[in-house]
Amino acid sequence: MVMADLFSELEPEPQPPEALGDGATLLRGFAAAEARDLVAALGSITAAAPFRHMVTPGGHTMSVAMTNCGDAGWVSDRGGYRYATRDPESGRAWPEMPTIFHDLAARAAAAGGFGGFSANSCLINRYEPKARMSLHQDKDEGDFSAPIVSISLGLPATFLFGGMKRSDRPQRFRLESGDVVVWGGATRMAYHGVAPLAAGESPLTGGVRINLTFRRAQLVADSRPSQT
Ligand code: MD3
Ligand code: FE
Repeated sequence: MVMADLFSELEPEPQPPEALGDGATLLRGFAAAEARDLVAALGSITAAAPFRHMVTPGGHTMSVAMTNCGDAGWVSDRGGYRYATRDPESGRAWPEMPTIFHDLAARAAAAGGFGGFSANSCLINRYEPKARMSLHQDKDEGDFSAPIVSISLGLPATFLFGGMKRSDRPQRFRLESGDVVVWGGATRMAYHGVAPLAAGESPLTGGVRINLTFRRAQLVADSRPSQT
Protein backbone atom coordinates (compact mmCIF):
# COMPACT_ATOMS: atom_id res chain seq x y z
CA MET A 1 0.00 0.00 0.00
CA VAL A 2 1.37 3.43 -0.90
CA MET A 3 1.40 6.36 1.51
CA ALA A 4 -1.51 8.10 -0.21
CA ASP A 5 -3.71 5.07 0.52
CA LEU A 6 -2.80 5.10 4.18
CA PHE A 7 -3.70 8.78 4.45
CA SER A 8 -6.92 8.40 2.49
CA GLU A 9 -8.06 5.71 4.93
CA LEU A 10 -7.67 8.14 7.81
CA GLU A 11 -8.92 11.18 5.97
CA PRO A 12 -11.76 10.67 3.49
CA GLU A 13 -11.74 12.89 0.41
CA PRO A 14 -14.46 15.52 0.21
CA GLN A 15 -17.26 14.25 -2.06
CA PRO A 16 -19.60 16.19 -4.36
CA PRO A 17 -22.65 17.67 -2.57
CA GLU A 18 -25.67 15.35 -2.32
CA ALA A 19 -29.15 16.87 -2.14
CA LEU A 20 -31.19 15.24 0.65
CA GLY A 21 -34.35 17.22 0.16
CA ASP A 22 -35.54 20.78 -0.35
CA GLY A 23 -32.67 22.86 1.05
CA ALA A 24 -30.73 20.02 2.72
CA THR A 25 -27.27 19.08 1.43
CA LEU A 26 -24.93 16.32 2.57
CA LEU A 27 -21.24 17.22 2.18
CA ARG A 28 -19.36 13.98 2.79
CA GLY A 29 -15.83 14.54 4.07
CA PHE A 30 -16.16 18.33 4.00
CA ALA A 31 -14.63 18.70 7.50
CA ALA A 32 -12.20 15.77 7.27
CA ALA A 33 -9.08 17.88 6.76
CA GLU A 34 -9.91 20.03 9.80
CA ALA A 35 -11.30 17.30 12.05
CA ARG A 36 -8.13 17.06 14.19
CA ASP A 37 -8.08 20.81 14.76
CA LEU A 38 -11.80 20.86 15.62
CA VAL A 39 -11.35 18.12 18.23
CA ALA A 40 -8.26 19.87 19.65
CA ALA A 41 -10.25 23.09 20.07
CA LEU A 42 -12.87 21.23 22.12
CA GLY A 43 -10.36 20.81 24.96
CA SER A 44 -10.40 24.41 26.13
CA ILE A 45 -14.15 24.74 25.54
CA THR A 46 -15.00 21.74 27.71
CA ALA A 47 -12.48 22.81 30.37
CA ALA A 48 -14.49 26.03 30.80
CA ALA A 49 -17.94 24.55 30.11
CA PRO A 50 -17.90 20.79 30.79
CA PHE A 51 -20.24 18.33 29.06
CA ARG A 52 -23.39 17.72 31.09
CA HIS A 53 -26.61 15.72 30.73
CA MET A 54 -29.46 18.20 30.58
CA VAL A 55 -32.98 17.47 31.79
CA THR A 56 -35.98 17.85 29.47
CA PRO A 57 -39.06 19.86 30.48
CA GLY A 58 -40.74 16.47 31.01
CA GLY A 59 -38.09 15.49 33.57
CA HIS A 60 -36.05 13.01 31.49
CA THR A 61 -32.26 13.16 31.61
CA MET A 62 -30.88 13.25 28.06
CA SER A 63 -28.52 10.41 27.08
CA VAL A 64 -26.46 12.81 24.95
CA ALA A 65 -24.03 15.00 26.93
CA MET A 66 -23.94 18.63 25.78
CA THR A 67 -22.14 21.91 26.03
CA ASN A 68 -21.98 25.05 23.89
CA CYS A 69 -19.74 27.77 22.57
CA GLY A 70 -20.58 31.11 21.01
CA ASP A 71 -22.80 34.03 22.02
CA ALA A 72 -25.79 31.78 22.64
CA GLY A 73 -26.07 28.24 23.97
CA TRP A 74 -29.00 25.85 23.73
CA VAL A 75 -30.14 24.71 27.16
CA SER A 76 -32.91 22.56 28.57
CA ASP A 77 -34.28 22.23 32.07
CA ARG A 78 -37.65 21.71 33.78
CA GLY A 79 -38.57 25.24 32.68
CA GLY A 80 -38.23 24.48 28.96
CA TYR A 81 -35.83 24.73 26.03
CA ARG A 82 -34.16 28.03 25.12
CA TYR A 83 -30.99 29.82 24.09
CA ALA A 84 -29.05 31.40 26.94
CA THR A 85 -26.06 33.74 26.80
CA ARG A 86 -24.64 32.16 29.97
CA ASP A 87 -23.86 28.63 31.05
CA PRO A 88 -26.42 27.91 33.79
CA GLU A 89 -23.88 25.63 35.55
CA SER A 90 -21.30 28.40 36.03
CA GLY A 91 -23.18 31.64 35.46
CA ARG A 92 -20.44 32.67 33.02
CA ALA A 93 -20.70 33.44 29.31
CA TRP A 94 -20.23 30.38 27.07
CA PRO A 95 -16.68 29.98 25.72
CA GLU A 96 -16.04 31.95 22.55
CA MET A 97 -16.66 30.15 19.29
CA PRO A 98 -13.25 29.32 17.76
CA THR A 99 -12.66 31.00 14.40
CA ILE A 100 -12.09 27.63 12.72
CA PHE A 101 -15.57 26.52 13.89
CA HIS A 102 -17.29 29.67 12.65
CA ASP A 103 -15.48 29.78 9.33
CA LEU A 104 -15.89 26.10 8.51
CA ALA A 105 -19.64 26.39 9.21
CA ALA A 106 -19.85 29.44 6.93
CA ARG A 107 -17.99 27.65 4.12
CA ALA A 108 -20.20 24.58 4.46
CA ALA A 109 -23.38 26.68 4.42
CA ALA A 110 -22.16 28.44 1.26
CA ALA A 111 -21.44 25.06 -0.36
CA GLY A 112 -25.04 24.11 0.49
CA GLY A 113 -26.41 27.26 -1.12
CA PHE A 114 -26.62 29.51 1.96
CA GLY A 115 -24.07 32.29 1.51
CA GLY A 116 -23.59 34.75 4.38
CA PHE A 117 -24.28 32.28 7.21
CA SER A 118 -22.73 33.52 10.44
CA ALA A 119 -23.38 31.13 13.33
CA ASN A 120 -23.65 32.69 16.79
CA SER A 121 -24.23 29.37 18.54
CA CYS A 122 -22.58 25.96 18.46
CA LEU A 123 -24.20 23.12 20.38
CA ILE A 124 -21.68 20.36 21.04
CA ASN A 125 -23.25 16.91 21.44
CA ARG A 126 -21.31 13.94 22.81
CA TYR A 127 -22.73 10.46 22.18
CA GLU A 128 -21.43 7.52 24.18
CA PRO A 129 -22.51 4.01 23.18
CA LYS A 130 -26.34 3.66 23.41
CA ALA A 131 -26.86 7.44 23.55
CA ARG A 132 -29.58 8.58 21.14
CA MET A 133 -31.69 11.54 20.18
CA SER A 134 -35.38 10.90 19.60
CA LEU A 135 -37.27 12.53 16.71
CA HIS A 136 -37.66 16.27 17.23
CA GLN A 137 -37.71 19.59 15.39
CA ASP A 138 -35.25 22.44 16.04
CA LYS A 139 -37.51 25.40 16.61
CA ASP A 140 -36.02 27.47 19.42
CA GLU A 141 -33.92 29.69 17.14
CA GLY A 142 -36.55 32.34 16.34
CA ASP A 143 -35.27 32.92 12.79
CA PHE A 144 -35.72 29.94 10.48
CA SER A 145 -34.30 31.61 7.36
CA ALA A 146 -30.77 30.66 8.41
CA PRO A 147 -29.77 27.01 7.90
CA ILE A 148 -28.38 24.68 10.56
CA VAL A 149 -24.97 23.18 9.84
CA SER A 150 -23.98 19.92 11.49
CA ILE A 151 -20.50 18.38 11.61
CA SER A 152 -19.95 14.76 12.66
CA LEU A 153 -16.69 13.70 14.34
CA GLY A 154 -15.49 10.32 15.59
CA LEU A 155 -17.71 7.24 15.70
CA PRO A 156 -20.33 6.93 12.93
CA ALA A 157 -24.04 7.20 13.67
CA THR A 158 -27.32 6.35 11.99
CA PHE A 159 -29.15 9.58 11.38
CA LEU A 160 -32.95 9.60 11.18
CA PHE A 161 -34.36 12.10 8.71
CA GLY A 162 -38.12 12.34 8.95
CA GLY A 163 -40.78 14.55 7.44
CA MET A 164 -42.84 17.50 8.61
CA LYS A 165 -44.93 15.29 10.92
CA ARG A 166 -43.50 13.19 13.73
CA SER A 167 -45.44 10.21 12.36
CA ASP A 168 -43.71 10.38 8.92
CA ARG A 169 -41.42 7.35 8.63
CA PRO A 170 -37.80 8.59 8.76
CA GLN A 171 -35.14 7.77 6.15
CA ARG A 172 -31.96 6.43 7.73
CA PHE A 173 -28.45 7.20 6.66
CA ARG A 174 -25.01 6.86 8.14
CA LEU A 175 -23.03 9.95 9.13
CA GLU A 176 -19.29 9.45 9.41
CA SER A 177 -16.46 11.49 10.83
CA GLY A 178 -15.88 14.60 8.71
CA ASP A 179 -19.37 14.57 7.15
CA VAL A 180 -21.23 17.87 7.18
CA VAL A 181 -24.93 18.46 6.58
CA VAL A 182 -26.51 21.82 5.78
CA TRP A 183 -30.19 21.93 6.71
CA GLY A 184 -32.03 24.87 5.20
CA GLY A 185 -35.17 25.64 3.27
CA ALA A 186 -38.20 23.45 3.93
CA THR A 187 -36.17 20.67 5.59
CA ARG A 188 -35.04 23.12 8.26
CA MET A 189 -38.23 22.16 10.12
CA ALA A 190 -38.10 18.41 9.41
CA TYR A 191 -38.25 15.91 12.26
CA HIS A 192 -34.87 14.28 12.82
CA GLY A 193 -32.98 12.19 15.35
CA VAL A 194 -30.08 9.84 15.93
CA ALA A 195 -30.35 6.05 16.51
CA PRO A 196 -28.62 4.56 19.60
CA LEU A 197 -24.86 4.77 19.06
CA ALA A 198 -23.00 1.52 18.43
CA ALA A 199 -19.84 1.05 20.49
CA GLY A 200 -16.55 1.40 18.64
CA GLU A 201 -13.17 3.02 18.65
CA SER A 202 -12.30 6.13 16.64
CA PRO A 203 -8.70 7.28 16.14
CA LEU A 204 -10.02 10.84 16.48
CA THR A 205 -12.34 10.75 19.49
CA GLY A 206 -11.92 7.32 21.10
CA GLY A 207 -15.19 5.67 22.09
CA VAL A 208 -17.57 8.57 21.36
CA ARG A 209 -19.27 10.52 18.58
CA ILE A 210 -19.18 14.30 18.68
CA ASN A 211 -21.61 16.43 16.70
CA LEU A 212 -21.18 20.17 16.29
CA THR A 213 -24.46 21.90 15.46
CA PHE A 214 -24.14 25.49 14.25
CA ARG A 215 -27.07 27.82 14.42
CA ARG A 216 -28.12 31.43 14.15
CA ALA A 217 -30.20 31.99 17.27
CA GLN A 218 -32.15 35.13 18.03
CA LEU A 219 -31.35 36.37 21.47
CA VAL A 220 -34.43 37.83 23.05
CA ALA A 221 -33.73 38.88 26.62
CA ASP A 222 -36.86 37.36 28.11
CA SER A 223 -37.99 34.85 25.50
CA ARG A 224 -40.38 32.26 26.89
CA PRO A 225 -38.99 28.75 26.90
CA SER A 226 -40.81 26.36 24.56
CA GLN A 227 -42.34 23.26 26.15
CA THR A 228 -42.08 21.10 23.08
C1 MD3 B 1 -32.50 18.07 10.25
N1 MD3 B 1 -28.39 16.86 16.70
O1 MD3 B 1 -28.73 18.87 18.44
S1 MD3 B 1 -27.45 17.39 13.89
C2 MD3 B 1 -29.69 18.61 17.70
O2 MD3 B 1 -26.27 14.45 15.33
C3 MD3 B 1 -29.57 17.49 16.75
O3 MD3 B 1 -26.32 15.42 17.27
C4 MD3 B 1 -28.17 15.72 15.88
O4 MD3 B 1 -30.50 17.17 16.10
C5 MD3 B 1 -26.82 15.16 16.17
O5 MD3 B 1 -30.75 19.24 17.69
C6 MD3 B 1 -28.33 16.00 14.45
C7 MD3 B 1 -28.25 17.54 12.40
C8 MD3 B 1 -29.50 18.31 12.28
C9 MD3 B 1 -29.68 19.49 12.92
C10 MD3 B 1 -30.82 20.21 12.66
C11 MD3 B 1 -31.77 19.76 11.77
C12 MD3 B 1 -30.42 17.83 11.43
C13 MD3 B 1 -31.57 18.54 11.15
C14 MD3 B 1 -32.93 20.50 11.45
C15 MD3 B 1 -33.82 20.02 10.53
C16 MD3 B 1 -33.62 18.81 9.94
FE1 FE C 1 -32.02 18.71 16.16
